[in-house]
Amino acid sequence: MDHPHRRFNRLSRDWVLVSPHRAQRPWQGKVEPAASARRPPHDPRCYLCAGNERASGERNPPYTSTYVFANDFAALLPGSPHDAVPDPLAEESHLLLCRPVRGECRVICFSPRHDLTLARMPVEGIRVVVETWLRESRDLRSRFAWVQIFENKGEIMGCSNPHPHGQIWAGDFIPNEAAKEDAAQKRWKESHGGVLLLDYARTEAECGDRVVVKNKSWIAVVPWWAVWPYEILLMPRSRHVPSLSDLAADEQDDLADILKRLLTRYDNLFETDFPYSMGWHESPSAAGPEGWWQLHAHFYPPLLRSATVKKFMVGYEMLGEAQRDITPEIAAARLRNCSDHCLPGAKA
Ligand code: H2U
Ligand code: ZN
Repeated sequence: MDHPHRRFNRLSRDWVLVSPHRAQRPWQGKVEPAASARRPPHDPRCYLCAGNERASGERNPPYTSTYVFANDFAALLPGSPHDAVPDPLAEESHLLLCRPVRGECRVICFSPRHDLTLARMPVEGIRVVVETWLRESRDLRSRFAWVQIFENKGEIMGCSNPHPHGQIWAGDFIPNEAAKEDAAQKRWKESHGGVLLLDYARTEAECGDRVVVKNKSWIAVVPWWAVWPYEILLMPRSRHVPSLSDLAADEQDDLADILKRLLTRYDNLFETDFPYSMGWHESPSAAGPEGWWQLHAHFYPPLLRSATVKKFMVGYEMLGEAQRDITPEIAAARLRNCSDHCLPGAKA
């Protein structure tokens, strides 16, 4: 597949333009600054470190494992859904349509260690993060239609603080990406009878070309329809699992294991703390266990060629459709060829 072609994203039902011949074009454009120097285990100026005061004036406890708090600058607020917006603007027929929203936002500190990342945490520590995701999701899903667990990692991704942390935004509405994926998975179930991402995981495991790492319960692939150069789709591979709270204990162990191995490969690819936005897509709360939704995580890393050259989503991508140069198969092979042990020279 050396010629330009389009691939179909079964999950979002978008197309992506693939132009493999273009991978060698010269680069004289923007070069990102190299990752900053090593950090101390505790930074007295960090809002997220244990025992420190946050921007709100509240003080973090001397936490020793993961720590969750209500976001001091939440994008979604509790309160009456009818407070904010005058009724006429919620009318479907209105040209300037508007809807009230209600929600809750939390921050998860993965570890008290300011100098670590999820990738550099021990597997046991990652296992605690998995449990925290599960617990928080279970709590918020009992009250909200969609719970978005995510991590922005690295300055390049707009992360405001290098302390290892993620976020949760829970709201009383289904956001765009979730709505597209729900419709696509439902459609697949209706026309093929199976769970789309379970069928997909099996197809990828059999083929192998796009597999980066797998274990008994999980598979991580650069998906057939990847847009970002080193994008990853992480899915349970052996059974239908709608949400994090449906994971058995051994599947949670396996998740911590595969996260460690995947994220270490990411760091080793360009020998840097690999930036990305990642997040979990769980079944919308209303859908039952017999549904079509399969739990999965997306990883969207911005880097293209090195620690300092990123992919831009501009021009044709903004106006037409997403486009990529290196094929998902080449990206997966490069990640497969990286070690999943910390390299001797790495900042572990
Ligand atoms: P990001 O680095 O992905 O922006 O996440 C940090 C979040 O932490 C951000 O949403 C919150 C910000 O609102 N925060 C607090 O709630 N309190 C603070 O004192 C600092 C940052
Ligand atoms: Zn810190």
